Amino acid sequence: MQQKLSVSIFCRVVDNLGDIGVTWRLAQQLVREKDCAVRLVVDDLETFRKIAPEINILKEYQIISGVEVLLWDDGVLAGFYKAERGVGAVIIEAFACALPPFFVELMVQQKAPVPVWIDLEYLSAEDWVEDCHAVVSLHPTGLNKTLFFPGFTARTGGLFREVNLLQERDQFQGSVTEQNEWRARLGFPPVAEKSLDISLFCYKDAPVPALLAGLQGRNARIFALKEIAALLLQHNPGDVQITGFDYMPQQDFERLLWTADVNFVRGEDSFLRALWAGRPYIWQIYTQADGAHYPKLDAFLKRYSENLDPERAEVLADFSGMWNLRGHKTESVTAYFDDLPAFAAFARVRAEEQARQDDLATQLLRFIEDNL
Ligand code: TRH
Repeated sequence: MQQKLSVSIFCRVVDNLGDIGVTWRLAQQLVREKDCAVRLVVDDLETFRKIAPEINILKEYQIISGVEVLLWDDGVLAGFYKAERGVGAVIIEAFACALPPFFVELMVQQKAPVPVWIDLEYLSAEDWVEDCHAVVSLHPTGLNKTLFFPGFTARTGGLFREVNLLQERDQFQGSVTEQNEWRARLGFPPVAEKSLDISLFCYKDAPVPALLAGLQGRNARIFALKEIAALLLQHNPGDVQITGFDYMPQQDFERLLWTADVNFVRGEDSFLRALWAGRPYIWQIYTQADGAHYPKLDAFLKRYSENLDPERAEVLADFSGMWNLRGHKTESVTAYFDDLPAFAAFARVRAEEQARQDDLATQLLRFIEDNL
């Protein structure tokens, strides 16, 4: 019997949920769809548990959904990998999280196979990504390390998209019964024809008063994380209904995006999931020093709006600018919601269009096979 390809993914949780969100997604996809033996090494099980409640934070080693989860503690790691006398075929260092020197030394010692070392980077729609994707650098130890950039175009590593994602989405969106069963389980009100349902995942500095003002008189219902729901309640001038939720597993979060009419998302992972939901969405980007995040936001808007008519593209850009604290074009909120059916139709087509690209896991595996 052929041995499974062994892949270790290293993740340090720097901030929020993006790092673990992406690596957990990749780990599961490599197990389910690519039949790999995957170990996810992560330094923060408490954060991980927010999106995967099966995680036992007291266990240094556990198997969840077929993925070996190992606590990133140098002592624990050294014990494990030294006992195994090898590091496996593939090492994925997520977001340049810096592997421990003793581990790199083990990688150097392994000659058959020489491990494929990949630095998986953050998603960006900026043009420079094409020049950096798949670039190999020579590490001082003599090992090769390859940058792997997710992206929207043919010259990038593609986007995370599970093999049946869009079919599952279509089935869910096509069945009010399924949506209502899911909503009842999670504590959301049932689908109602005249309501405008909005999911809201944002940072605490998002200008929620402007959003609430633009939603007056629209039968809006907002579903937000409890900490944000509390903020909304302070600012709600009137008729917007607000439901708070606790962190939910990734599969449920996915369904939240599928069932809402409009999604507000933040960071790169939920932003991509909102694209696949095929529903209109507004993105709050993770803030970097000196406004370094704005070119990234512009690049995304440009890419997303390529085939959107210019007037609507401007409304979307203005609303996004407002939501990302770049200026106060609050009238764009009204313009956007007035024209929602057009944005909804566009979102659907945009997701289909993007899904023609090979997904990231498929491209990654192809790269690994070529380099083993
Ligand atoms: O949490 P984030 O703001 O993560 C951020 C960004 O990725 C940012 O760019 C990065 O530099 C910083 O972390 C360190 O947003 P993001 O990327 O959308 O990650 C959220 C993850 O959490 C995503 O996988 C969806 C998931 N999620 C759930 O599974 N359940 C939930 O209830 C919620 C709210 C989110």
